[in-house]
Amino acid sequence: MEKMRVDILIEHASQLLTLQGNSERPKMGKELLNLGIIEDGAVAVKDGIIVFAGSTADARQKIFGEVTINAAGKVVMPGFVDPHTHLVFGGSREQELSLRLKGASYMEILQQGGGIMSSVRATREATLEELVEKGEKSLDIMLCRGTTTAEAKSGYGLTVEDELKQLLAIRLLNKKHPVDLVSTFLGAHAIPSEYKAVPDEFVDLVVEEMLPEVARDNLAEFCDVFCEEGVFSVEQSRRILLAASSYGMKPKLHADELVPFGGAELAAQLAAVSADHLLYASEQGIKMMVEAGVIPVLLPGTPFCLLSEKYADARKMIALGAPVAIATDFNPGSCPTESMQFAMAVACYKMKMLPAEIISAATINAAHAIGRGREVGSLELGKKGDILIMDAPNYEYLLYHFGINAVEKVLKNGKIVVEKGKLV
Ligand code: IZC
Ligand code: ZN
Repeated sequence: MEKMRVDILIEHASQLLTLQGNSERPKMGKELLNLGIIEDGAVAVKDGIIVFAGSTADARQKIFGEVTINAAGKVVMPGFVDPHTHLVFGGSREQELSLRLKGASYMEILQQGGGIMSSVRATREATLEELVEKGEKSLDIMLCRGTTTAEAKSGYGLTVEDELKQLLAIRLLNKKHPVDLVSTFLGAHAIPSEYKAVPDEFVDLVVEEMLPEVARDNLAEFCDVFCEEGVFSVEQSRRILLAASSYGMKPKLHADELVPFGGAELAAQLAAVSADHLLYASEQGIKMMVEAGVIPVLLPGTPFCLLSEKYADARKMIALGAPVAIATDFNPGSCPTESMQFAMAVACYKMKMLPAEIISAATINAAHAIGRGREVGSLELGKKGDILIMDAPNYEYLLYHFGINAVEKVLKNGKIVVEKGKLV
């Protein structure tokens, strides 16, 4: 039998985590524990696409690799998908950390004109080129730590012009950088000070002026709203997301992050693709989300950064059959880290998710949370060759040995882009 020639064959993985079988819908309940592990596994890519995933013995019979990589003693798995980031922004907010350490809350800082509004000022001042340059640095950090696809939101412009500038930066970064980006319009991220007295007029601006422009230039696949007490009400959020749907932008929601607010219920009613945060989501709200097929995206790095001991109740969500996903929430205020491995460690140590559940949540379920479940998130025939070789003998070790970067190599679209944890 003639062997199939491939560009790269990775063989002898101590564990190949295929995550196979969930390209059509995310994993739920006990399914999260099944990583589709192949011991002494092999995976091959040709023209950027996965053309084989199986045992090394089988690969040796069927495959000839132009390049062969020996992954003995290593875990080989799909690239991480980060389904919630605020990637593009100006400035930074390190002074808020000290304020919080001295007792100020996230909302107090925002209400005093800091927080999101501080990033809005810096983002408005930045040029498109500056935003791209800064975003590129963050994408390099992501890629070195194993993120191969990420969602990226606007939301630090809050004027038509500045929201478009952020979305354009995301578009340019997607063209320029190996990490694939999925863009989300978050014009309703805060009420700018100009509209404090007339918040509904800002909602009018979002619906009547921002959304049509974003849609015209096809700048966002999703629309998100910060639905929270003191920010956007449930009714304002509904209005914005329904308007976005009429332009073909699929709904997402920042829901029940700081107080119980009915965000989970709204996400279910709108059949949103995801509802994110959910620390204070009601049990009823979670049940409605499960029923409506809304993916809970959990962001455990955020309460960690906000010095809170209140985390989303991942154990209850999994018990109720929810298809949980994990993201970083990378942003300049409440979670300034690009590292999925960090978010995963906190999911383990603070939300008590099991290592296998965490890996499902950070790959295939995260892919579904941004509508990419058919393209990425697992090592299966026809999917993108987005592959990590991790310096760990088994998948549990990835959560056990925390606070380091376990990534040895990253393949993006079948090309080696990271070696020994560094960009090539
Ligand atoms: O800049 O504080 N929660 N939005 C909603 C954020 C956190 C990002 C920020
Ligand atoms: Zn967020």
